Amino acid sequence: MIQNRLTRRHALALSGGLAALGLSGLPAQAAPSLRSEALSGEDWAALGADVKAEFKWAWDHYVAKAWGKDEINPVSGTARSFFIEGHDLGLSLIEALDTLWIMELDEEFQAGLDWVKSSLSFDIDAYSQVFETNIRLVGGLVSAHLACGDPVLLEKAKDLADRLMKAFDASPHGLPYRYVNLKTGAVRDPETNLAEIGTYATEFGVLGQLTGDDRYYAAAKRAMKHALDMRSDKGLMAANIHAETGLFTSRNASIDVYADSFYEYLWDSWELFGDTDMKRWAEECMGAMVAHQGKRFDGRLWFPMVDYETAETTAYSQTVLGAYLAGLLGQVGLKTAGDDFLATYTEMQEQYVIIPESTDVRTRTPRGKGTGLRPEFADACLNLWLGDRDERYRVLTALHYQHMKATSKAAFGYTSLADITTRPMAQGDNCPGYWWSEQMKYYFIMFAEPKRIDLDRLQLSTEACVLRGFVRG
Ligand code: DMJ
Repeated sequence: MIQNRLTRRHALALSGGLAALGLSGLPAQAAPSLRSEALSGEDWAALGADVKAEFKWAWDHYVAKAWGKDEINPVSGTARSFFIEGHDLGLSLIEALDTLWIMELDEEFQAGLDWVKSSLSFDIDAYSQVFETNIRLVGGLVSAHLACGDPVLLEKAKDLADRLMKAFDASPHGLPYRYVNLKTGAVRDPETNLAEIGTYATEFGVLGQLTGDDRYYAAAKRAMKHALDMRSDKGLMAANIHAETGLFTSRNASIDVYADSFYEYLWDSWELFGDTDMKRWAEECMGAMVAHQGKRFDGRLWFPMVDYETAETTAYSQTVLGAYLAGLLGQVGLKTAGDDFLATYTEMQEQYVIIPESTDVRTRTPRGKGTGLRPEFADACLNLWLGDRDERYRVLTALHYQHMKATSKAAFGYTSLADITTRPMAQGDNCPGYWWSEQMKYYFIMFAEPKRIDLDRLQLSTEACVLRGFVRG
């Protein structure tokens, strides 16, 4: 297990030790397991500077190879669309904006802002996924506006949110359809899930504060309340729900797939807006999870899917995305459970270097080989670190960062992995948009403690868009 007290001797490992282990940053090198005891927090500022340099390096490649495109494929140097095939919306650029601003990469931020002003329009006769469009684009635009104050960013965010609101209006229960046509407002795909009906409150709430229009937050909260009102006697919800019937369409309670950010937004809405309903719901839901869904396999705490009425386990898998819950449990005051769950993922990181996308909780073996360059472990470490500033969370995050550098750095940026079981690991060829908004920001905030962020006020969306806590000089 990780040491709480870090010695100077360990500090050597952070720079020299990584090289000795073959983790000096060569693309696609085999990454042997690093023990957290081998690292120390000697020079966090230097590590923060390293994160900034890597971000700038990747940004320069995005500019050269994929400017205005949604995502770069960093092995081949090509690009791909994310929301609408063949019609890009500058996803990576928008997700990068507030990270650029925090890193004081002001010329790069300005170039991105200029692109938004000159080239971004949402008047497109095509369907876009409402949830992803909100967390990535509305969130990114709102956050960039909060960073620099430019009114055009707010106008664009409002224009887009108004188009997404059509997906809520079309449902008799206020549960957004999964897809909306950005131009016509037509909707499709009523079979949806908790994450896709319940991840709007923070972006919409801040947008409402900035525009003086409380319709956004009211719509977001109404959808969440609909599902919360159907909790079982055990206090659990099923993860799948129908926007037209308003009924659950599965019996599986989940903390990760189909559900994760719903739970984050309960607590975040309390933190951001002081909404006491949301606080109560968050505490009730987290309490029910710990009581009925937390299960031990070979001594390790996991939260597999369970039947929402009987709490019997229905699937023996857990994704890497579930790591967020360790941080959220800490935030709501269930820190022992949060640390316990983080220890499970810490062990997975030590064993596999890159935490598998999905794990069989009975055997702790990967269920599949590829991973999506995931940020959730660092997300949890940041939230726990913000709670008590315990150095061990930074050490675990440093490991996460160094492992990513050792395995996922490609010719033109950072990439997903095709196979984590081979040595060297086989790289994929895609940098997801969230890389620009999530893990690089988590690393930088924890290591550099940047002057443009007030750590005591910091509030991040599920996509790590900064919704509170900027310090503007
Ligand atoms: C991100 O898009 C968000 O964090 C979302 O809530 C779920 N996870 C992905 C990254 O893995």
